[in-house]
Amino acid sequence: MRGLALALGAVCLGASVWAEALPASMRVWPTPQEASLTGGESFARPKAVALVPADGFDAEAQAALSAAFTVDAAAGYALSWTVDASLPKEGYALTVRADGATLAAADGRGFFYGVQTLRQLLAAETCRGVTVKDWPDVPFRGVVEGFYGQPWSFEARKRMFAFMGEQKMNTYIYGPKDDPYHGFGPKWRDPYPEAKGREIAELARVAHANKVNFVWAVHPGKDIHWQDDSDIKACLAKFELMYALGVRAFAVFFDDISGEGTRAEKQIALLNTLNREFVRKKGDVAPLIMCPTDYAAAWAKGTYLERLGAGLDPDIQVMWTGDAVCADITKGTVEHVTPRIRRKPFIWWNWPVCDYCKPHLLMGRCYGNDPTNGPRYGGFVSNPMDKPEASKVPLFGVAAYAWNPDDFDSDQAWRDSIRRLFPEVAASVQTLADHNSSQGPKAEGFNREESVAVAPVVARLTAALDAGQPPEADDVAALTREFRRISLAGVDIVANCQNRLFVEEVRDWADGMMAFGVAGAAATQALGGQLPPQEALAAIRAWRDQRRVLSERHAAKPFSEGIVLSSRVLAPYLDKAEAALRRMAER
Ligand code: LOG
Repeated sequence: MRGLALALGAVCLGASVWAEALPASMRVWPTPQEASLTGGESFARPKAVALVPADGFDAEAQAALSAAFTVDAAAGYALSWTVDASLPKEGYALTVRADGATLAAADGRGFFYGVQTLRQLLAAETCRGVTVKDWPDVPFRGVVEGFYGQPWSFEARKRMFAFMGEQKMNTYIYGPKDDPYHGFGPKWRDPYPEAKGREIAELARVAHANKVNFVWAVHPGKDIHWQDDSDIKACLAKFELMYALGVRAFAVFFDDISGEGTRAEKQIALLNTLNREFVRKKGDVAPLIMCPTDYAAAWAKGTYLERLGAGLDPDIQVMWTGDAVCADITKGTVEHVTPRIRRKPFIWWNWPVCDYCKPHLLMGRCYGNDPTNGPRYGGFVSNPMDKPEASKVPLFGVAAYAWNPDDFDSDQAWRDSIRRLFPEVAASVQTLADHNSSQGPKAEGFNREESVAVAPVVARLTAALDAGQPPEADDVAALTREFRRISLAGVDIVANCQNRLFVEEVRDWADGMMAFGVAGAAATQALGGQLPPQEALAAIRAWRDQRRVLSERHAAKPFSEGIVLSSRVLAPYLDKAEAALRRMAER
């Protein structure tokens, strides 16, 4: 949108320009498509808002407004709203002035998203006049709970839906591999036990209250037979049960299976039947989504995808993870799959999922996806960590990317997500995230960056070690400082972070940061000749002992393994430093 905004002239600043110009406290996420300062005096944040007209506003938008402001007909600051059918789906036009605001949208989501933007624009004590025109570049944006391991809790999911609504995500796909009633085994046919069914009903309700489609996925392919239509009937019956619980969006997954379930023609027959006999007939159900067996280019070698493309009803969405299971979503991978499936791919992005690298915490920035891909996607959802609160840092970036890929500022989104989610301990969570984002060697071609700021310092220090040279004093000082920051950050998060659910999730890593930071600082100082090597070796031993204790503690949780800290840059540095210090101590 940059070009258009610039063309509008000097008063109108392009989204990326205004995002820099406005104070961080007024910045809007996801970055709007078009926004400009309208000039005039700054004004004090209105605490109360009068809604005009008072009746008929979208119910969820009204609830969001009431959550952010006192809504009072007598308030001096009016929010005037009108329906404008010419605006794009889920889009809105918002003008904020000193004496009131106007909001126009074509649909309920547009009003809801307009209120989310208004809330952010008026978050600062001092406000400025702004006009915004905004819409999503990708129609379906959100989360697929599709990982192996401990599924998210009922409470965690409800909290997630509130977060998703605020971030303008509209799709949550329920597909935890370890829920047997979802499937990935024979139980997909069975109804949920009553208590679980009540939870699903409540989840669908809370999702809808946040303008999120609750998509319930079935995973039948590991245990399905095609000799008659009994399993098609079983699938229809299960969908009916879920519909009765309030579910209005559905998916069918065929990933990670072998044998009978993988047959394209049979999958097509099942999906088209579900589409024609259920989705279309109900009339109030969202388009059906399917995850194919060949969901990544790496093993889509035969004609399976082409057969899906030709055979599946055109209104069925088809998922795709990219060139590999975990991969950047490039222009190339989208152009590869689109003609084969004969529709825009619905991206299942396998980040920040950590089920294949459980000891790692993936708190890094969202990056690597093509900024021009927006119009090429049918949808874009992210498969997160088993840790819902920690996942919100990566997901904040995913939301911003999926809304407006060509204006997405990866680094800014990352830093702002941490400031907004953890305001009282932002610097410490940033330090945790700076040094815990890599998946380790298991990530192969998709290993995420880590410890970016100190990586060059570490590279110089290790080069000096290899060459048997004394390290530069500045490098020793800089890395010592960073290790101390790590120590203190862990303590600060555990002691002061108000989001105790987050602390619970990352506790074993945060506790480890104390001893890890002490060991790293001591090792660096000893390499710099400022500490006897024996003392540093004792600190490293203490860290290794503590890591063992924390790993055992962590592994005692269901589906968990041990913990690994800073695997990409700092942990290998510490190993190398330890070996060098041993040699020094022996001399
Ligand atoms: C699974 C998914 C898992 C992810 C990462 C898809 C479509 N399926 O290799 O459940 O969380 O990889 O380990 C997968 O990605 N298969």
